[in-house]
Amino acid sequence: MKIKGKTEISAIPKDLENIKIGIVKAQWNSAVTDTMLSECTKALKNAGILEENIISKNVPGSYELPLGALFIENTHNPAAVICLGCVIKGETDHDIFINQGIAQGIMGLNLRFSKPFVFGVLTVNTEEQAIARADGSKENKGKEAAEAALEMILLRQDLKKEVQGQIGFRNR
Ligand code: RBF
Repeated sequence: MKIKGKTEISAIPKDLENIKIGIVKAQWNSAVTDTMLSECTKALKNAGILEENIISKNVPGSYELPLGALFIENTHNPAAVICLGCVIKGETDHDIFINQGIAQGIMGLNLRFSKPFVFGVLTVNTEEQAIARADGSKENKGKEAAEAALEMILLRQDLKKEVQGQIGFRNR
């Protein structure tokens, strides 16, 4: 019995041809974030997102992810933005400050824009832990981030359909 992690994605949204998705990737630890990006993009395309509807941009480091995501939101109005980064613990506490900043920044965007801004950031103690989570052949958090974005888009679509035409329900 598998306990850790989430269940497999049960359904993916239909009619994805018109759905735009942003991806913002940190260039720090790019050996890791590059594989996350390729697995993320692959998963989106496999689900039916068109290549021209994937807006993929780089930022210097993970700390810049929330602002990079906000820039994409402001300019392209995507259905979701996926933030990909890898923060590796060092000798100092920099990772704590960076990770807290990103987590709060990304959560703020979710609630402000009422759409998914996905936390695809590895917060690891060692390079080995990072590589284990960004392996193209097995586990890859970039792929999982893509699935989370699709699942949240589906949830939003479903809820909207449920209340369509009903007086008194917000539909935005
Ligand atoms: N950015 C990352 O994405 N991953 C890291 O592991 C990482 N480590 C950093 C360590 C230190 C001491 C500093 C100052 C920055 C680090 N950054 C890292 C970069 C950070 O996210 C950001 O790009 C810079 O601080 C500029 O705002």
